[in-house]
Amino acid sequence: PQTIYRKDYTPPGFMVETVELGFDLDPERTIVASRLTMRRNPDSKVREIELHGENIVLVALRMNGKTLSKRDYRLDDKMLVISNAPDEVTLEIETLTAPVKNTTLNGLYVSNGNFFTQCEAEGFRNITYFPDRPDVMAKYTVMLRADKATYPVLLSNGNLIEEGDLGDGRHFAKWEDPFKKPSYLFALVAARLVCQEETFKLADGRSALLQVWVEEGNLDKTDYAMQSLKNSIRWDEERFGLELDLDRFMIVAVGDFNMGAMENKGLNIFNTKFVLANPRVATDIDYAGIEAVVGHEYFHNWTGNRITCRDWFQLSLKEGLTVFRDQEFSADMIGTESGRAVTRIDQVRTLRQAQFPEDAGPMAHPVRPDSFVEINNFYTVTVYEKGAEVVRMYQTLLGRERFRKGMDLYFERHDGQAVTCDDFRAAMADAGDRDLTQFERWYSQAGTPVVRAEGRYDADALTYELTLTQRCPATPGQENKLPFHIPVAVGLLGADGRDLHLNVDGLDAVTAVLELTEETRTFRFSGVKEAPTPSILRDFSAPVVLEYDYTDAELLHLFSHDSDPVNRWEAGQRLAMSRLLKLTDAVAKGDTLTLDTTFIEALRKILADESLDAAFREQALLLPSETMMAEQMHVVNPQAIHQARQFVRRTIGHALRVDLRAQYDANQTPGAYSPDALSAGRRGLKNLALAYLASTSSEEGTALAQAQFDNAGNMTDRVAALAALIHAGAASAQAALQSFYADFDNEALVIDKWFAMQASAPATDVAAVRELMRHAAFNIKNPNRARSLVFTFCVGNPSQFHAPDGSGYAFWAEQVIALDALNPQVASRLARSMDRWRRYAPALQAQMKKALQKVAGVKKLSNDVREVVSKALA
Ligand code: BAL
Ligand code: ZN
Repeated sequence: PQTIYRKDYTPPGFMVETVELGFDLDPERTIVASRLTMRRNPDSKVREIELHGENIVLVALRMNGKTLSKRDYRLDDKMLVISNAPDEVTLEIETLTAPVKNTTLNGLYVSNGNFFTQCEAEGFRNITYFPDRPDVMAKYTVMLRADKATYPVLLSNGNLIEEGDLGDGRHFAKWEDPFKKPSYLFALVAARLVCQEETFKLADGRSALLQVWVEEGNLDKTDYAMQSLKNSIRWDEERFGLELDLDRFMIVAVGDFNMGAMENKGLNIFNTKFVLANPRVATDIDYAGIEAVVGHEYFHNWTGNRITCRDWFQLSLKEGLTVFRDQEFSADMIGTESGRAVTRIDQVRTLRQAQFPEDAGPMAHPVRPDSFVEINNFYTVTVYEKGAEVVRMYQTLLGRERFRKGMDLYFERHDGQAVTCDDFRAAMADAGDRDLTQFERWYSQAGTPVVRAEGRYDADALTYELTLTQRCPATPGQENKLPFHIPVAVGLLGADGRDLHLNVDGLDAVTAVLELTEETRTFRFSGVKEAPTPSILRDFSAPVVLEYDYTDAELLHLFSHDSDPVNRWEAGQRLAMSRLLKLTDAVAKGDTLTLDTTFIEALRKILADESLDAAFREQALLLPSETMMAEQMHVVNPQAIHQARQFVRRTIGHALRVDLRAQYDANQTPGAYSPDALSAGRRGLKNLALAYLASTSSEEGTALAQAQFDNAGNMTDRVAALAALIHAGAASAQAALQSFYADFDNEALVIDKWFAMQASAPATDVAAVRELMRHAAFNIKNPNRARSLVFTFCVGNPSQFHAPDGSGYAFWAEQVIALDALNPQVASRLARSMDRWRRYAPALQAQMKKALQKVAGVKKLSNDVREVVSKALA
């Protein structure tokens, strides 16, 4: 497969001004007629018209009214190239596709009998021949024709300008998008669907029609998506002064979808997982996901659609920025400082759990990659979440007001254009009046920087010196790194736990943002009247690993008092991690396992501290995951990790039994279910207490879980109880699983949970997963279902996946190969679960290598999977 390099970017030879598309929709035989007006691009050296096209049949081709003969163009399985074109051309192209045969869910496909499209990144070329690259922006008019009884609803981007019957049982709808857009934002839906709709008043007085389209029977699950859409529109008006630019905005839910959702102009297509919710079927986490994803896709309308990417290397320009925007939206929706902190803690967890490992593995890449084989492999936590951290750092360095000015300037300069990450950085630098030259390294260097901190207090001079030193590990293709521009937010705590007033570089505050730009620098705080405990990297001010040799006493001090909730939580995580790692070692050596009372007492105090939100207490009591523990070890021992963590859970469950029970009782949320953060936080704490109590396999814990399962009034409580029973290996778990299935067998998203809970249970081995795959409800072609069972096992059940006999790896290879033949994008995601194979003991490594080689040895492998496994083996 061919590697594509960022440095090779060249502007397109021809721009497209208008696109008229006509679809005669038929599952077996869809005819697509396209009429393009094109104009030679004076800024390009390319002389020919280059059109992408894959998996489609060219039926007719005319240029300026004349049919082209085979002498006038070159055609292969990827490109249609027309030479000797005049400067202005009208191309008419007719192609043929069979959407029902398209299992890749990329381009035009059929899901449950309905037509949908997915065009990002390069799906449009599976629909018609086109310069399928984001820097070609054009105005689209779309005519859809289909059987009226089977496909009563015909949707595309923009505004509906005409619809009617065709007389032969077929009908049509004509859509016009008034805004220029790249082809990846094209969408159509032809389906039997129903919608919830509402007219919504925009800030400038205009009204817009908002619609949420779902399959019949799901209309009672659309309220939260609609509410989230209205909140998103309002929030973008207020926070960034950005308004909806269309008269109509549609969200359509589909059960077969590769990603979470897609921001097609005016016609967002969503995985059902991020639309459908009511208290009976959706959990608090599902509700939060819906709010975030509805926000995310809506915010793309400005950051992605109005201003898009020049090329796919710039993906983080729109994704990092839009993730940052949806993070801020979710935090603002909670509205309290403590609620905001809990969302921040969640973000830190995601980074450590998924992004740091990616940045340390074979697929490590900068936020703006330099090369790729398959762009679909670069929709990553690095581009998205680390990209969002990069945007957050602008706000930290510039302050909120100047950051907003930078955003305004970015829109003023680039509305309607396809631009680069450098353009965004320039807007921030100019509006913020800052030199952000060095900041560019966050885009160009991969790897997680490590910041080492050392403090020195001088009691005579009343100074505290903090020396910060940065380094960044080598990553594939990048041996040596240059220093980053790192904002390090620091506070100093006195012996009484209160923040000291800081005096550094003329600042007087309790938190200072130190800017580390050199490899090492010492910052001096003056007027420090006592030896402080430093609270470093407050609010996780940069995506780095912080090394500081904290004593337990210091961590306990921070855990009890830090005014920065993120660092307060962090202190608890450090206390937990050091114990978990020591215990893992002890398990491996066969030593006796013990957990100190100091740690347990610190947890007890936090648990009972009513001045803290329940949601924060839940976070503070949640142990680092097995994956995060593995990342801290030189040689990963998954079974020892699992046993050590289980031991800590059980010990906490026993030691804090009375306190956990008290919180369990105190945090009941009687009355009608509400997904608001306060109630969700209470349920979260209550259900964490339940999990700890059940982990001891005590009669009390099991009985409590069973009673909650039997009486639950919402899905959050029901799955928490069921998971507690399964994970505790309770005798009643099987019966509970059966009754759960019987109650929800019509709810695909709930059945996904049913599979996932079993796939992640410590007792579920490969044989049990294979058995579940034979269940009538399992279907590997549906990405949500494949993810719920196969992915959850391979990623979320490490002690079984890494079974010493290698059975988990053989299973992985089989599933990657099977999925690849159907859906390379999904297969490639699964392939990534072997990224960190070199960190295991030699015996496991050998078996993992064998599995990787087995996949690599498949002749007809997609570029997607080929890229992942060859990088893993390199
Ligand atoms: N653009 C792909 C889906 C998303 O990030 O919104
Ligand atoms: Zn996005």
